[in-house]
Amino acid sequence: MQNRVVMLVDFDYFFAQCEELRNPTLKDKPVVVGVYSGRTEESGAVSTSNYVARKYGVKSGMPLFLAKLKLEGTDAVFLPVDYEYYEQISDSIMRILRGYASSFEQVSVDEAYLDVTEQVQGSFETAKTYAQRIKTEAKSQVSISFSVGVGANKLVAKIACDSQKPDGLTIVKPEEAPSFLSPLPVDRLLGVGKKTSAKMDSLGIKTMGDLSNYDVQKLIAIFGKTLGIYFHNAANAVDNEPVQEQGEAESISRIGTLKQDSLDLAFILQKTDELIDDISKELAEKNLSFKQVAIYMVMTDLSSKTRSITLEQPAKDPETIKKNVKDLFEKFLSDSPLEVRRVGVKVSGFSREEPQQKQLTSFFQTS
Ligand code: DGT
Ligand code: CA
Ligand code: CA
Repeated sequence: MQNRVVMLVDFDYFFAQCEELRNPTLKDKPVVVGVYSGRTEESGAVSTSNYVARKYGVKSGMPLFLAKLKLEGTDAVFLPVDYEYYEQISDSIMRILRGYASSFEQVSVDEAYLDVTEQVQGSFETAKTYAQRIKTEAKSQVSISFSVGVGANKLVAKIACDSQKPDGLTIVKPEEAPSFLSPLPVDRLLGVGKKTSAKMDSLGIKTMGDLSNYDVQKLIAIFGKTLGIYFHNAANAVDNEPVQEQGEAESISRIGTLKQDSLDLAFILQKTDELIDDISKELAEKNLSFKQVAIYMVMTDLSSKTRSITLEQPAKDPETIKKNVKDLFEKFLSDSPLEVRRVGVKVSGFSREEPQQKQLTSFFQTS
C-alpha cells in the first residue's frame, strides 16, 4: 500500500494574530490576549500573546499580573478574548484549506489535518511544494500566517508542525520519522502530561527513543493495554488514525428573550426574524440545506413547549424558515393560555445537496 501524506496546519499565535489583523498598528508591540475572570481588573490569565510579547517571557496560561510585570516599561497592549471574531476568521481559513485535501479534519479553532496523499501522489517532495503553495495562497486571501507539519500520519505531522513556528514548514519523510522523534522528550506526545511523564521518568524513559526501546509488555502492565500500545506505537512513529471530517452539527438553533411577555404574533416574529437571520448565516457558511423547522417557547410559568414541521423538499433560504416559523406560531398562539417569555428557532435534518430549484435554473441557463 502506498504511504499516506498527512498535513497538520496550525495558525500562528492565533488569537493575537487575529487582533493584529484588525488593527495592524499592534504588529510591532507586545500583544497579550487575556481571559479576564472579572473579580478584579487585573485578575485572569493569558490566553495567548504575539511573538514580540513572548520574547519578554509571556506564556499562555500565565496570570495576567505576571505578564504585566514582564512587560513593564513596554508599549504592550492587553486585549480581552473575542472568540466570535476569531471563529469567523478560523472558519474562512478552514474553508480555503478544505479545498486542498481529499479528507479534512478540523481539530480546534486553529488546527486542522489534511490528507493530501492523492494530491501529491504520495510524494513528500511534491508535498513540500504543495504545502508552500497552500501557505502563500491561503495567506494572500486571509492574511493569517500558519505553520505546517507533514508526515506519513497525524502523529508525525503534529509533532513536525510544533517543531518550527511561526510560519514554519517541516517535512518528515517516513524513513526519517524514527530519528526525528527519538531525541524529543516524551511529553511532546498527546496524552503524556505531568503525571505520566514523571512516571516514565522514574522508569528511565525520558525521550521518545527511550520509550520506543522499552518493552511493550511492561508498558502494558504499567499503563494498561490501550495506553501501553499507544505509547509504544507512537514512539515508533506508528499511527493509523484516519483524517476524518468531524460529524456535522445535527441542528442549528438560536434562542432569545422577548422584551416583554406576549401573545402577539407580529411582536414575536420580530424576535424570531433576528434569530433566523443568524441561523441563515451559519447555514450559508456551512452550505447546508435543512428539512425540519422547529420553534421553542418558554412560557410565563417557565414551562417550555416545542412545535415542528418537516418540509417536503430540503431548503436553504431564510424565507422558508420564516414562513414555517410564522405558521407554527400562528397555530400555537391561537390556543395558548399563557404568554410567551422566550422563543427559539431550530433547523435540522441537514444535507448538502443543492435544492431542486437551483438545478432547474442552471439547466435553463445552459440550454
Ligand atoms: P502558536 O501556535 O504557538 O504560534 O500560538 P497559539 O497562540 O496559536 O497557540 P496554540 O496553537 O497552542 O493555541 C491556539 C489558541 O488557543 C491560542 O491563540 C489561544 C488559545 N489558548 C492556547 N493556550 C491557552 C491557555 O493556556 N489558556 C487559554 N485561555 N487559551 C489558550
Ligand atoms: Ca497555533
Ligand atoms: Ca493549536
